[in-house]
Amino acid sequence: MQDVDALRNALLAQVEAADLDGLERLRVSELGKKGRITLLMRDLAGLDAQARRERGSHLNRLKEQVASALEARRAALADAALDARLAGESIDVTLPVRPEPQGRIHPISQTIDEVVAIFGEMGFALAEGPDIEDDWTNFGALNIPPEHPARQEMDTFYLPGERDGRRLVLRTHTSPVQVRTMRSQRPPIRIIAPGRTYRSDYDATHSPMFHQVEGLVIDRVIDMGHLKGCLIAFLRAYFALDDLPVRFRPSYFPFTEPSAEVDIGCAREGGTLRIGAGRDWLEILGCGMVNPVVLENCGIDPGQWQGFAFGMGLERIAMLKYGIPDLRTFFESDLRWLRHYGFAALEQPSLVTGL
Ligand code: 2NM
Repeated sequence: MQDVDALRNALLAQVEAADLDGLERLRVSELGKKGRITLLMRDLAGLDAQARRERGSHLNRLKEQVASALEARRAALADAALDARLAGESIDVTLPVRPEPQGRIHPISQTIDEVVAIFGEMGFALAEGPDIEDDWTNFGALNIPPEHPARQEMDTFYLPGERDGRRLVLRTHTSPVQVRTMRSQRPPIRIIAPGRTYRSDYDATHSPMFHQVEGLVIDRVIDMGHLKGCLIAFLRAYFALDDLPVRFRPSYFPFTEPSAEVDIGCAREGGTLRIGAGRDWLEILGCGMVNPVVLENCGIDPGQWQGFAFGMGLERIAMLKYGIPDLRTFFESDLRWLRHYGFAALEQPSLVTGL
């Protein structure tokens, strides 16, 4: 047994001196299939029973001791390596974060969010529809006659081809969203429809693509008083002025009867415009009681239901609230403009509006 004891002492010393690679080499050369201890165990076969039992148990102990020494040394080396790495990898949690480029919310998106939030508080649901419409849904259903100037090729973007015998247009207002809602839902209806609209027009105050928001309320007993109360509340909330003067003037639209245009009080001092102060008036939106012909066209019985509708330009109300002087800059994708007039992404739409 002396040879086994001598081997044990030699191997344990080698294990203590080995690095991680050395440990693996030792495992293979001593305990592997052709390892020294494995071969010694194979030799047991040539001994008599008594000697085999004694030497066998000795060799088994040797094998276990070497294996557990290998494992203990491996774990100690791995721990030491991890400790060394962690010591070199300390994080300074007091360092300020690196500046990351941040996008801005476009003023039109911000304005849509604000308008939807205000009407949302009043119980309006959001409605959307396609930018490409057929001419019946965009014009005919809304009682806009074929000879109306809006229908001329000059004013509207017509698309090639047709759908169910109807010509296709880029919608000229968001009213077709209200038409679709009336056709597909039972009253009562209370919706707000913001979105892109298109007219063949381009100068200092017109862009071929612009945005509108329109609203529609249909119920059994809805009158002009509800229309006025709703729009006055909206304008005062949107401009955050509790005493904003609001004026309704008779007007005409084919889809409403009676119709009105709405002005807000303002002052024009030198080159600047101040909303809510002074003696002047500024036109801000159009509205009216939905024409019974339109209800009929959309499958709603005008003997049972009535309602009001309104529409306004989003660029216009954004320019007035945020002091943006030029309509054309909205769609130039100038990052300097967006950095200046845009809104921080992580701030909620501001409702400092007395809601
Ligand atoms: C306006 C002015 C007045 C309007 C009417 C309708 C519908 F579909 F109910 F007939 N939607 N929007 C409307 C009424 C729009 O924009 C200046």
